[in-house]
Amino acid sequence: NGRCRLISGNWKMNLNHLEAIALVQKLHYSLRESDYRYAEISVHPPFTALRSIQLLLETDRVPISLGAQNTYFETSGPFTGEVSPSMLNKLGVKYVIVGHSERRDIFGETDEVVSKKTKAVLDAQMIPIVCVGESLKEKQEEMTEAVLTHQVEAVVSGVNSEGCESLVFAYEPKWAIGSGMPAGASDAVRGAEVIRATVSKFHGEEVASKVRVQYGGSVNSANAKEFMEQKEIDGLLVGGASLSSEAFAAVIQA
Ligand code: G2H
Repeated sequence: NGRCRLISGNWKMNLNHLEAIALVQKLHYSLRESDYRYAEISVHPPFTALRSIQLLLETDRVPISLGAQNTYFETSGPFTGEVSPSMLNKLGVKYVIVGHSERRDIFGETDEVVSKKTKAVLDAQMIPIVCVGESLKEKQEEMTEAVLTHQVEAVVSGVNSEGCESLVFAYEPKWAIGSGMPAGASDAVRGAEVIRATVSKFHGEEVASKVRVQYGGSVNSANAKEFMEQKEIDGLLVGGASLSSEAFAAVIQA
């Protein structure tokens, strides 16, 4: 399908910069050249470790891409505590996770904010990984399709087709996050189909066929293979299992 696979480690609020360096060094040591050919790999450390990891990746020529977990949508100004897309770009960041369900639920990020952040990341020449997903209650009420459609619409209605085709979506059902209860492959495929159908409504089939979709939520080395075997799934967004080099390498090699 021409879409490049992407396996991303979202470290969330874990690992100081020294631990982060050690993890990337050990991960690179564990991976084979064929692993890097199979998929692009990105790591998303906390802001405090980005510079250290950037230097390590450059100095040792490690072919892992650098990612951030969040950004603000303004470029600069009186926004105490925030970090801008252009600052991330200067650090060599390629991917920025936007609208993770923890951002939405704990920090009150609305669809409007997620849309603004997505645009800002694209404007700063980086690639957003836009997270979408339904809650357990919404799933039980058979609202999954409506929720996903709404979340995707909010983002793709605000970007042009050129920006849209570079987007990565992560389908992360909230009930599967950190719960040890991953979605079944068929749920993940259905999620990816709804995402692409919504993109297609705004930007057409061709753009929709270029958009990459990751699955996220309790991914580990035992279930990674089944997700990656689905032609609709282009990659994984891995939380807990990306926090040790052994576990993350095992996911990639699975
Ligand atoms: C979902 C995922 C990574 P985990 O949030 O974004 O975390 O793999 O721990 O469920």
